[in-house]
Amino acid sequence: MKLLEGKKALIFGIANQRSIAWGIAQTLHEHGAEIGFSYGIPQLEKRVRPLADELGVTFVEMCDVSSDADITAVFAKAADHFGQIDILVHAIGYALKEDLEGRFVSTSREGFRIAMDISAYSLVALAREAVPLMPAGSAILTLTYYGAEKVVPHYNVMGVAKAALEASTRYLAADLGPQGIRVNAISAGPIKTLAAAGIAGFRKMLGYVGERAPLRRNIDQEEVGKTALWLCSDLASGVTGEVVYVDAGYHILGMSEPPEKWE
Ligand code: NAD
Ligand code: 0WE
Repeated sequence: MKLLEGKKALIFGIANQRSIAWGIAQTLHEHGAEIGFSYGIPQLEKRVRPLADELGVTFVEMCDVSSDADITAVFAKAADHFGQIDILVHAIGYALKEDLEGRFVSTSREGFRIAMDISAYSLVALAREAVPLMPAGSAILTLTYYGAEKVVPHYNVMGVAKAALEASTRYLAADLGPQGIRVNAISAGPIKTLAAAGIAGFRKMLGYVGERAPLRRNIDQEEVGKTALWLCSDLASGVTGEVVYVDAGYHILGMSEPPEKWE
């Protein structure tokens, strides 16, 4: 018997074949889950459809999470299509590009609002709509990054939004725990996805982290997928409100071993 046989999973945040959400979708599907996809902007449909077809996914819906109407509509459709939802995956983050380039102190009120709305509040909004469809034993999962707790150059307002997202994970876990719904986050190490492609110096950052992390490498979407499988399955039935690191151990370091070229 597969770990997720008979389970239904709704996954938000697929943009293309590099998306972390796609890595998670593949793993959940491999282990027997029936999947639904939601993507953020109309232009992504031509990227997302072929991926959906690969997994035999027929539920593919646009939803801009900054719109309450979009969120209500997508869950009405999901209720029709799936009846119930056992797994909700939130893999969405956005800040204005200018706010990931300048100094944090320059963040505008509007830039701060947008990053918080799309990257943190959206988890609360999606959870609220999903809960009426979720039986006891269901799981909610989001994606975060180390910049929530320590300063990472240029991550700026996204770090603040991820801190709010991690706190929201704990408050949702406390709220929904009595109903048997678990809420967790995966803190992934840097991966070259669409969201990372626009970041100046991202390749250098991958090199920096891969050289220093305890496992001396970076991580990939499949490794995030495997931890997502664990957190969303009965294997993690006693785990909620947690941030689980899939980062080759980078976050445990107080000071790293000097890379060979320093010695
Ligand atoms: P990605 O670009 O593939 O995914 C980000 C998704 O957010 C896209 O699908 C995009 O369409 C969606 N999105 C943005 N604004 C939206 C809106 N208003 N409504 C609906 N969807 C919207 O990149 P990714 O790296 O796979 O990012 C997925 C998650 O993983 C994000 O939360 C990101 O912060 C997190 N994360 C990424 C890394 C990394 O290094 N790539 C590391 C740790 C955590
Ligand atoms: O959460 C993220 C990326 C989030 C992101 C990326 C973009 C690029 C394009 C949010 N908004 C936008 N807006 C855009 O216009 N990551 C964890 C990946 C990431 O981004 C960084 C990182 C890492 C890691 C930015 C600076 C420093 C490190």
